Amino acid sequence: MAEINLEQKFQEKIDNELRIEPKDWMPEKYRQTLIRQISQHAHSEIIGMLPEGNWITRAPSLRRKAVLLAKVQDEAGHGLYLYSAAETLGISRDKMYSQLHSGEAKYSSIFNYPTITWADMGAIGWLVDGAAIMNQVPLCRASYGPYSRAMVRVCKEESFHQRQGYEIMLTLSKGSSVQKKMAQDALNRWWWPSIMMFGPTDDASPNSIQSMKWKIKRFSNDELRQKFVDVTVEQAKILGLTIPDKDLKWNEERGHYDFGEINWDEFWNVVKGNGPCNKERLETRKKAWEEGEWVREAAQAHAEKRKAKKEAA
Ligand code: FAQ
Repeated sequence: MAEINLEQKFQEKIDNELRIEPKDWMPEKYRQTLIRQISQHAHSEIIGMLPEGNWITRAPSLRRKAVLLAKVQDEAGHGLYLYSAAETLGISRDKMYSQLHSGEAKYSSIFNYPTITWADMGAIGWLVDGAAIMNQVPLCRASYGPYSRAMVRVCKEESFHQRQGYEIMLTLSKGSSVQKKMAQDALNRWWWPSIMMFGPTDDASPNSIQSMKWKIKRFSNDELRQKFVDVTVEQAKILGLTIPDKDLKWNEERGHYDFGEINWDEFWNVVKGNGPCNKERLETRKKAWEEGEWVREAAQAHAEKRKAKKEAA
């Protein structure tokens, strides 16, 4: 079948809300776009373990420690589902790891900020997981089958993550004046980076139009950012905390909150590798990879031995 015909049939399938599966014909650009987005997403989950991992040994109670530990382990799981989904498109896991370790691959800007107080665990759960859910629920309907199915499980776990973060913020904001101050300080530092997570504005997002046509993305970056601002402002009111944006106000005509100008220079600076923790995050990840080499070798040797035993039987 001529390429043009195949492409037409492929787009018809997408328009009819059918899923594209690994063995189906797909345009090379669709494959590459998915590899890019899914691998960046997987890397974000893996690097995203580091800012919170930093607090596991210092959680203020056994309950908080157990919950945080479970959350960080969930993030490892999300990374693994996503690497598996990307592998179905023909890229190897080793290649994705090497792209991450060399600094060639992107991961979410948000994980390049430091976690300096316990309240940051609350702010990450509430804001970062909250933003992640807003972006990821529509991905459960992404046109590529393995990605959309992985996202269903990821989203279930993310909603627990968001609630645990909000509960930390609620406890702190109803606590002593020092605790409330700590919660406000965390909100001040995480607010702007969280709304940057949705990516550049629609007019500066080179991938959005095509990704929306292919139904990888269902909403634009700005649409999702606005939805997030609208729900989060109400949640901040319940906490009695102030969002650090003097331009934030309800716009009756639009039926949405207006908000202030995002510092896009800061965003691109972080994306390019120059954020507060980019170097530290990559170094930590590379060290973990190197120190885990003996585990990978042992697992491989064990698998080979079992295979040989089975073949001999
Ligand atoms: N950081 O044309 P667009 C989580 C890049 S998981 C860094 O709009 P696109 C869970 C973008 O890659 C968080 N780079 O791109 C958790 C592109 O560069 P490229 C991650 C960014 O793909 C919680 C360029 O800018 N979530 O948080 C960012 O259509 C707590 C132009 O942008 C996902 O990955 C950014 N924030 O839309 C874990 C969700 N934004 O590749 C631990 C899946 C944009 O052309 C603790 N991904 N860029 O060189 C997506 O939905 C999309 O990829 C977007 C970007 C919306 C992120």
